[in-house]
Amino acid sequence: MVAPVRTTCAYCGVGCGVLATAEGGRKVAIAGDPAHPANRGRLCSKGTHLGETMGLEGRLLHPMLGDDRIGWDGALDLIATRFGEAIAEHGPDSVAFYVSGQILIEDYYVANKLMKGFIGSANIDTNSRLCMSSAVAAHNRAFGEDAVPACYDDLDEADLILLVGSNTAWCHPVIWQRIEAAREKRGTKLVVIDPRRTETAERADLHLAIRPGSDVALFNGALAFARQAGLVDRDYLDRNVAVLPGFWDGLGADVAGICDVAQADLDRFHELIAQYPRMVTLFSMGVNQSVQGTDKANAIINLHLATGRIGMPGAAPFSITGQPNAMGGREVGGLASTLAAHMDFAADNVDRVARFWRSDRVAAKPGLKAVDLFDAVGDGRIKALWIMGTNPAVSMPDAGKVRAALAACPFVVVSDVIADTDTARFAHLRLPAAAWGEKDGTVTNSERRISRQRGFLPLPGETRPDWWAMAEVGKRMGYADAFAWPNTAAIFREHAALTAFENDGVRKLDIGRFAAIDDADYDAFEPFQWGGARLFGDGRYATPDGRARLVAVAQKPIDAQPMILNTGRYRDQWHTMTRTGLSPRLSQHRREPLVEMHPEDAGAAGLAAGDLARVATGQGESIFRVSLNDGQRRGEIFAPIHWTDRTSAGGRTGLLPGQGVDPVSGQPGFKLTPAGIARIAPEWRGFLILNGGHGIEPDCLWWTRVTVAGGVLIEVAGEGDMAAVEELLPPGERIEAFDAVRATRRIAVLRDGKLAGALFMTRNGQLPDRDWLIAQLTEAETASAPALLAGRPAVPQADRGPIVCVCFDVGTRTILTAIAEQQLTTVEAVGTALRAGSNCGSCRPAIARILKEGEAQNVAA
Ligand SMILES: Nc1nc2c(c(=O)[nH]1)N[C@H]1C(S)=C(S)[C@@H](COP(=O)(O)OP(=O)(O)OC[C@H]3O[C@@H](n4cnc5c(=O)[nH]c(N)nc54)[C@H](O)[C@@H]3O)O[C@H]1N2
Ligand SMILES: Nc1nc2c(c(=O)[nH]1)N[C@H]1C(S)=C(S)[C@@H](COP(=O)(O)OP(=O)(O)OC[C@H]3O[C@@H](n4cnc5c(=O)[nH]c(N)nc54)[C@H](O)[C@@H]3O)O[C@H]1N2
Ligand code: SF4
Ligand SMILES: [Mo]
Repeated sequence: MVAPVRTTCAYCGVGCGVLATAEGGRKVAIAGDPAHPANRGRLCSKGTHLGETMGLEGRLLHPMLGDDRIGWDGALDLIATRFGEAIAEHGPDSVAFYVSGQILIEDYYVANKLMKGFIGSANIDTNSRLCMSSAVAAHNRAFGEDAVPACYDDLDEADLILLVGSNTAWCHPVIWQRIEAAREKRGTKLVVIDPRRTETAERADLHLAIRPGSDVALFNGALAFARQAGLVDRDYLDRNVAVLPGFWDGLGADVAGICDVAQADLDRFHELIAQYPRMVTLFSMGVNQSVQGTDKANAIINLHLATGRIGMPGAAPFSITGQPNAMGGREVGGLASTLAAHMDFAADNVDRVARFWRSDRVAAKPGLKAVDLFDAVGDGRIKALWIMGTNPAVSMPDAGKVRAALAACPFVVVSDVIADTDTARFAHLRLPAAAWGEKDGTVTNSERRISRQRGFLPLPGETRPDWWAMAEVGKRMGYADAFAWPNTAAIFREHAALTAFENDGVRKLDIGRFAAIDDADYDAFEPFQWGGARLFGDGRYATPDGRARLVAVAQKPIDAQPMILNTGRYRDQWHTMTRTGLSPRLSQHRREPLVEMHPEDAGAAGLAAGDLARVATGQGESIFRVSLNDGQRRGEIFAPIHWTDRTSAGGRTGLLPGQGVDPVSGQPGFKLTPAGIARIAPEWRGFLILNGGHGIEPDCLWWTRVTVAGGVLIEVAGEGDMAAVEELLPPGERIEAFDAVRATRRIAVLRDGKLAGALFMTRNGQLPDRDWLIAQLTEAETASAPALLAGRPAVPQADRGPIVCVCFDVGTRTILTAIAEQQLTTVEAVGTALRAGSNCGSCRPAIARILKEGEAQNVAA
């Protein structure tokens, strides 16, 4: 038995410790690391099923120039040449890097050093611009440094937790489980501020379904209330905070009206704030991804500073990070707006970094932020672009415009682990990156805790870690000495040394103690929280006068729109699905992208559940299946970000949001786009189930694809001839049925007596449930021909309903039946009866909701 390797989860910013055991080939057993302070052994559904995503299918294994293989030497020389030529001819600002919070600290450090230190431009930005940059800007404005004051222990110690624009139960599930545990233990009150009634909101003591974009009004109102109620901590302000004259004027007018919430709910909110000084405000994308995101974050921080609720156990504003190394990227300085190691472009910083890097070319001014950067690619100012660990052709706002820019760029390099992504299709040169489990380095989580990612599998094909490729290019551009690290430990030491260099306590970020560790110490590195558990406990901030700032922010008017589009995440998918999309279990939770809307809005628009609808914005249009949800506010629809052109046609959300950005941070306002929605009635619709079939892209009006056990499920709809879809069925023994009245066609293909494919298409009839047919792909005993063509078993089985618990395959109907028959009243009881929710726990909020539903049904009955 091989010993497990201690590493950190590939996904979110919670930064859970994972025990990975290589079991031969690419087989890996995954467990939570009980010794890791971020999760103490817990993992959510995504972490739990990491093992299902370790296969090599779809991997990029060799450097590719167009469609042809090229050796690493040739590839690296080519980058050095093409970048070098652009720089020589058009200056350093004619090239750019666009990187990611999913590369490691060491990768990020090398990218930043190469671009800012030696190419001499700050044109390196990252997908963190789309994610964290408003929080970064707000921290800088309030604290003088981008530093998160809080830690996860604060969630255990708070009496009141405010979740603002965060679907924590789905996006930071292990933090959520911790919050739930604390509530159970000490009755912590929970307020959720989100226009949608998410599973997170359903569990709250108070849910404020505010008008989208109105958070500044809400928090200014809370501050006005705090002042009036005598909650402002005068001593704290006098000693530690600079307040400009006029700051208090005009706060808190017509909050209920602007936020569109009941006055009684607002009063309750204020009461809770008054009652519980130990208050943590956790915020994420509903705050940051707004054209007023920085102001929103400062409005939150203002409330904490003014009431002195910061720097103490259980009291802090807490911006949580999305990606596994979003925080680490900020620490090395990978955003175009910072230089390095929490230093900006002030002349003395530039000079200091230049001496540290021994370079006379260090960038002296900020570079282009993501949206501006791709605009500069589009209009020809940028001639060479290197994209690493991100899929901007999907994830940038107005992604159609980004695609046009990529298509026009003379030289695009894409480093990815996957061969065929929407972005890779625009690459001249593709570089095969080592993936999670193969590479080594460090990441920093939401609470400033640095942990190791450790490799436990050999590098497949010619894959190489990202840092190595960039260091090789640095050498080839003539900077051999500056890029000569033998391993990631050496890079980490240099990064640590830079954080401490001439610091003298000016910057909170100082991990100088690791500057001299040896390789063995680095290998044995234990999770370490820089700055200690909490920052600013002494009331001293990183500003020149040591005082924090209350930043005057005013709610911007919110234009009335008939309909607006909000976008976000599903519980079990990660971004553009390049990894989670490989897992059959994870795709059970949602099998296709849905547009969620309020039933009354749907009725008014002539839409019913299950219809296909076209969502159109100023940027483009996409097609989604309609899902009715009275947790949506009227006038607002929601769609997930995960599907791409590789997994759908017309199901892409990324092309819909506009380019509007926050003026301070440059972060796009992804959550609020004026949109129209209308029913479409394609001539036919249906689905295909295929054994294998990964990567198949049908040729029809609309399709979406997910991985299932044994193959894929593809939903389709189209006009005219269905032949193009039918041709995707594999060869084999065909059994078919045709119902002329409903124009329904059913085909099952058997190979060696096993189901190899099935096609169900109709013009005006019903389609069977997908789950039973999908199960036939892996069933040992093949069902009878009539059953296969009916799409259901000969002897009817209990309908499980949509799967809730992906660990144990438990569906909604099974849970409702058990609740009714066994009089179950708690999530624990459901777990004991059905196992549902008893493994990773990600579905516990959903089970809680079903319990409520069951209760309502029992009352009704
Ligand atoms: N399952 C899963 N988990 C993930 C990820 C993933 O892809 N999948 N990605 C990771 C990453 S990188 C990130 S950044 C995080 C994101 O984590 P979250 O921020 O929790 O997720 P989102 O779904 O983007 O948006 C959160 C909520 O903001 C709400 N919102 C929209 N507009 C407003 C507004 O004006 N005010 C307020 N108060 N709320 C609003 C939305 O309705 C939504 O429910 O998740 C991380 N974790
Ligand atoms: N409409 C809308 N758009 C959004 C958002 C939203 O809420 N709404 N959220 C935004 C946010 S917060 C984020 S963080 C972004 C995320 O958007 P992206 O960063 O574009 O999404 P990912 O799918 O995570 O892309 C990561 C890519 O890196 C590759 N990869 C994985 N590991 C490695 C590695 O080690 N090295 C290299 N070189 N490549 C690797 C993966 O295969 C994948 O192609 O989306 C943003 N876009
Ligand atoms: S909460 Fe889930 S996705 Fe996030 S780090 Fe932990 S296991 Fe990974
Ligand atoms: Mo993110």
